[in-house]
Order: sequence, then structure tokens, then C-alpha cells
Amino acid sequence: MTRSKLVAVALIVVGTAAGIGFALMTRQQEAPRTAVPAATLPAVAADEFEATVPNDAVAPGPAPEGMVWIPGGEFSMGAADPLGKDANVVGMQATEDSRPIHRVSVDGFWMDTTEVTNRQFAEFVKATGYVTVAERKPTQEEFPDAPPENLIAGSVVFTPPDHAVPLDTHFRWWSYVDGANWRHPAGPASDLRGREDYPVVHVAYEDAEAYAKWAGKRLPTEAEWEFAARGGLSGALYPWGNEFLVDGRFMANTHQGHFPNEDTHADAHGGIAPVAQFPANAYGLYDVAGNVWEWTSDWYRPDYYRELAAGGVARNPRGPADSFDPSEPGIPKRVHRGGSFLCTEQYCSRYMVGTRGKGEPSTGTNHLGIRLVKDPS
Ligand SMILES: [Ca+2]
Ligand SMILES: [Ca+2]
Ligand SMILES: [Cu+2]
Repeated sequence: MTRSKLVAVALIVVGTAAGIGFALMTRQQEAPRTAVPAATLPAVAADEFEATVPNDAVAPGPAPEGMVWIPGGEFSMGAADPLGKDANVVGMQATEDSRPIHRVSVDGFWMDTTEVTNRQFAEFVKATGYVTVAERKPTQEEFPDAPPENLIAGSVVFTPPDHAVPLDTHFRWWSYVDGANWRHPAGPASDLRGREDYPVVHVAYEDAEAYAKWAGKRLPTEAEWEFAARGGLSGALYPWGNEFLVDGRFMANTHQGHFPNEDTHADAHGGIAPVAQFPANAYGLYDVAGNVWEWTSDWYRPDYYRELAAGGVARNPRGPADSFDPSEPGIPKRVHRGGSFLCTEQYCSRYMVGTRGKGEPSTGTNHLGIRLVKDPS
């Protein structure tokens, strides 16, 4: 998903998405209604993961407001393929870029217990007058291939079709919406009334960095994020363990029903939810699986884990020096983590804790947010 591509195709998508969808549907099989339910997956091969060994350092002082101490330590990072196949498609399998499982150690840090909320982001904007990327008019220099009439400030919004569509291209459910930004998450007609405790969305990487600088915090590295999200467990599929449902109870805001046209909100939340509606993990972190994706500071490369695995225990890895995504060569991307309210076992199960996402830095969407960390002083 990149802003430039959607800006370039905005008119086509907005104008004739339904037409395109119907035309292609007649030639393609509809995706099966039920894939393998997550709850029935076997636990990952335990021998790929070794025990998590947390640092025994106690918290170096009182916690900053809204943060918890993550002790850091040595752990096994990555995601095994729960189906035992080496597939590299987004779906039930953890993609190959999350392997090999490798040993990493990170130092301790403070971490926000929740995704950054609209209330928090509004304080930052009020104090600084900051204007987010989605609120700025795109320039022809930034998007040389876009027709000039498409150069309108906006952002990428999930716009589900009202009928089943093949899951072959995300253009079927993502649109570039004029006037969508953090203040207007679904477009100009929407606003933040009653949504103060929802995660801020439509934030580009530089917006996240600007907010972090103001808050005296920083974005987590991918390794810090995964250490924290695992909550001390080793090799578990989810931040809370290996069963998707715990005593029949949902543990994260994800998508139920036929994706993308039907959200049955069996987990009690259709679409995005206020932060902290589900139990925290063992470190006290809410929504590390689902609700909104979270930016990390690492560049994305699918071969980075292979590089790390060759060098013994990786100490405080900060990501590769450059980015490469074979599916969109030439477009640098940062790593996203945690999955979102749109993740489903039918299409993308990246609420699984070791799995990885990625995104072009100028591209915010309405399912991507921020969670920050802070070094002990
Ligand atoms: Ca949901
Ligand atoms: Ca999240
Ligand atoms: Cu997903």
C-alpha cells in the first residue's frame, strides 16, 4: 500500500471500483468463506524457539505516565509457519520474511501501554501547530506520475465493497479519499467527536517522529517491539499464548465475517476500537495484536533476519541500512507490527506476534497508528 500508487489511481478506484470488481469477479472464484480457523492451528515447533531470558534489572524509577517498564533480555525473534509449509503469501502462514527464528537481545526501555490516542495527538498539534502529511497538498515533484487533478490532500481509507470480491488486489477495498486525515478518519464528513480514546490514524512516519520528538520519546525498533509484544512468552503465536480465543473470549480487535465486505464484529468491535478494550499482555501492553498497525523505526528487508542469524546473538539490532521489498522494488519501506482490525485468517493473520508488515513512509491509512518507547535516563 503506497500513497503514490493510490494517488495515481485515485480517480479510477473511486470512480469505477464497483465496476472493476464485478467485471473481474465473474472470471475469478470467490475466496472460500472459511479458512483454517486460527484457534485450531497447532502450536509452533517449540524447538525453533529457545527460552526468553529477561534482564533482571528492575525498573529504573517511577514509570512515565501511560508507560510500563519492558526489562529487555534475550529472546527468539520471528514467526514459524504454523502450517509447516514454506509459503510466502500473506494469509494464514507467517511469511518467509519472519524467518529464520534468530536470537536477539535488547536493553530495557519504557513503552506506551496503548496506541497513541486522538486525545494525545491533539495535544501535540495544539502545542506545535503541526500539520500532518495527509493534510498537505501532494506536489507534482512527489508524485510525477499522478494526473494534476489527483494532487489533493487526503489519505488511504478502507472502503469495503458491499459484495464479496476476490482477494487478489487490495485496490478492491482501499481508496485514496480526498480530505481524509487524522481529524477526519473516514473523510471530510467524519470527525473525532466521541473518538478521543481511539488510536490516532492517518499518520505518516514523519508525523510519528514529530509526535515522538515532542513527547520526548521515540519509535521502537522492530526487535524492541517484538520483545515487548511477546510479554515474556517464547514462541507463542499470540501475545497471550497459542489459542486465539481464551475461554471463548476474543483477545484482540481483528476482523470476523467474510473479508472485506462483511464485518460481523463478533469481538464486539466493528472497525477500529478505542484503545485497551481487550486484556493487556503480561507486560501490561494493550492491543499489541490488532486494532491498528504500529510503526517501528526499522527499514524493511525480507532478508534481514537471515543476515542477523548468521552473526550469533544480535544486540539491539536497529534494522538494515536500506530497504528492499521485492513486491514493490524501488519503494523504501519501514516495518509495521501487530496487524489491525482488518486482519483475518481469510486474508492476513498478522496479529500473530512474530509476523511482519511494511509500509512506505509517507503513507498513512485508517488502520495504522503509533506506539512509542523511551530510554531510561
Ligand atoms: Ca473487530
Ligand atoms: Ca496495535
Ligand atoms: Cu492484516
